[in-house]
Amino acid sequence: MQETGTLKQIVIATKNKGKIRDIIDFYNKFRQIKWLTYQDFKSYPTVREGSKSFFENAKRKAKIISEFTKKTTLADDSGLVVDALDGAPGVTSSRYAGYNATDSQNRQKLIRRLSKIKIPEQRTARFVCNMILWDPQDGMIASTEGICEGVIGFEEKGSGGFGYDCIFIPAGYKKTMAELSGIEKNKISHRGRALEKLKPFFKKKLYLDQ
Ligand code: ITT
Repeated sequence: MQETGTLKQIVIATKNKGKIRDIIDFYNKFRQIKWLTYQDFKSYPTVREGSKSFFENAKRKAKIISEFTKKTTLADDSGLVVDALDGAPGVTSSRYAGYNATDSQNRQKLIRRLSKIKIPEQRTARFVCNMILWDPQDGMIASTEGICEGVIGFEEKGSGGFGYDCIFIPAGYKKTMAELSGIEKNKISHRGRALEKLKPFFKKKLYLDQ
């Protein structure tokens, strides 16, 4: 493990700024970690995600970025699984409306696809997140999954978060994920749950106090 003074350097293997914010906010008490992102490296590989599983995609991102940076790396593959659409958009969530689609175009496509389903209880969905922690010497040191159940709303609401947050209403809530604060989102989200399960690995393997 590379160190700066007493800080452990860990690369977050994503170019998605929403994910980076969620992860750094969640672990803000881990003062011994210095998080690095693609912006800290001059050149940085683009990782193609070809697999049908969140786990395999996360593993691929973690391995490639860890081998490239030679540092411990945390990768996240996530997406939205909608029951009435046989699990779509799933692993293709970021490119549901096409390879260069914006988050807004992806959301509008999803709302259109669900337009005939008028009963909220039939619009069930879940966010899924697979996290992999990868060490350049030891390979995969941890793998966790987090799931957040909910339903897809009929229109966009809220301005927080990113991606599908403004059309996803978590189970037990009347608000969308985008109407929650960052702290509230991290407590119940798929990513927050996967990160919570990773805490013991950080404490043990990286010798953190918190
Ligand atoms: P990286 O591959 O660089 O990590 P990405 O955005 O392409 O970035 P994914 O392939 O894992 O990452 O796609 C995840 C997509 O799922 C993301 O673009 C959002 O559209 C959606 N998503 C994941 N987590 C989300 C969250 O917390 N809130 C809203 N949408 C989310």
